[in-house]
Amino acid sequence: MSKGSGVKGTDETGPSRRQLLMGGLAAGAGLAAGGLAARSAAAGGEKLITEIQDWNRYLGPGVDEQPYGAPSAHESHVVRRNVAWLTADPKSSVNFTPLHELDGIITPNGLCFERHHGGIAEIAPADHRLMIHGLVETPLVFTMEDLRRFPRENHVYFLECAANSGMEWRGAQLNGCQYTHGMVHCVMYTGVRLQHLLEEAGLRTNARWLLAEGADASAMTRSIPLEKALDDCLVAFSMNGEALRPEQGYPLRLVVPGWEGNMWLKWLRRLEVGDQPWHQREETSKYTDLLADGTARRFTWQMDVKSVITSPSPQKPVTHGRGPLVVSGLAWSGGGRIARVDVSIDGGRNWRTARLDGPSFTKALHRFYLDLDWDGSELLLQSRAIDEHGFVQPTKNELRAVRGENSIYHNNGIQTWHVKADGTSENVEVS
Ligand SMILES: Nc1nc2c(c(=O)[nH]1)N[C@H]1C(S)=C(S)[C@@H](COP(=O)(O)O)O[C@H]1N2
Ligand SMILES: [Mo]
Repeated sequence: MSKGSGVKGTDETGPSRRQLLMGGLAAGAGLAAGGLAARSAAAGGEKLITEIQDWNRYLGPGVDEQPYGAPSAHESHVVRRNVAWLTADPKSSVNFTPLHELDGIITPNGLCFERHHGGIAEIAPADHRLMIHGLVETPLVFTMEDLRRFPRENHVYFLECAANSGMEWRGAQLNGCQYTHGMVHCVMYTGVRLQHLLEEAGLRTNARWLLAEGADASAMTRSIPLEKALDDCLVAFSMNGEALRPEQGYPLRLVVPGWEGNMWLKWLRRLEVGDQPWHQREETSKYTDLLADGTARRFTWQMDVKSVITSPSPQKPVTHGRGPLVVSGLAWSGGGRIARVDVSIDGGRNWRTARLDGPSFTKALHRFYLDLDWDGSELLLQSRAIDEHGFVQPTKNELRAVRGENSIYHNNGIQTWHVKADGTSENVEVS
């Protein structure tokens, strides 16, 4: 929202990375009073170490027990979840990524949130076709096999639904980052540059726009400027190394890096080249932002700089009491890489620079940590992301001042978790 000129200078308000590490050490030294992050072995009596357990007494299952592996039974609570009252029918609905249970930047395939407008299309790859037509020299139809003969690329990108955090526009509503921020996922895609396919068909000189269409029952369509299509869009057939999941558009989906999820057509079957946008349902009645004066922002494609603390959070309470506490979260920007994330424990009065860890890819999720020595007092936890272009994540008040109260889409406002002394937390708004 706001350019970072004023905020960029605030480096001094937060400790440098070095100070943070030294502060961490100092806090560690002081932990005799606050408690260690591990038990003293000398205290003895740890039966899980001294006594033989079933899992070392008996042989376990052999290979091939599960030809396609599954998570541990102890992780069965880590699943996508929906909010039943949000939509009338699960066939045109959404569920949410369990962000509070994940670490790093990659979303496991089975946990990527799903958003369908007409249910999942079940397509055998041999029966799938992609057609390119309109303002091209040669209209073409590709089979999946044809597509696999073009040069392939791998890229890690986030996909965020424009409606992510939409329910939080007017105030705190849903109790957990899975629900407030879980319409985002981040995987490595394998596919072919759209540019190669368009070049194969040959663009006419008046070609300016692309209409992408899905093969599902909703036959969803979106207009995409040709400039974007030729820049970094992919047609992808793999995610995280394996074939796309049916719910993510198997066998083929469009990847539109940094732009709203609605444009990432799943079950991609048709690309029409034109000289102007089509003004389809998904870019007029839906996915436009109604402002206070009654006009609407249109074609608001890029997802703005945003972040959220995933732990602790309402679904991820602190269970270990005071002492070392790992505060962790995710940050992302449709504009590129994340340059810095600040974390506040007092509702935005004071900020510290968080530690970014893991790979930093353009238009991908970034992981941050703040290693705290928690004294057990209440916290108002917030995170604020700044991207490589200096864009700063706004407060919700700053957002509403510009965009009014009517909007659903593109809420990138700062989220607050109220962490109580007992370690539980609640969704609140401090703006
Ligand atoms: N064909 C088709 N493509 C689609 C949709 C759809 O319903 N049909 N939903 C869109 C919306 S609104 C979003 S947010 C993303 C969700 O992608 P996901 O299900 O992989 O999370 O897919 C988009 N592509
Ligand atoms: Mo969406």
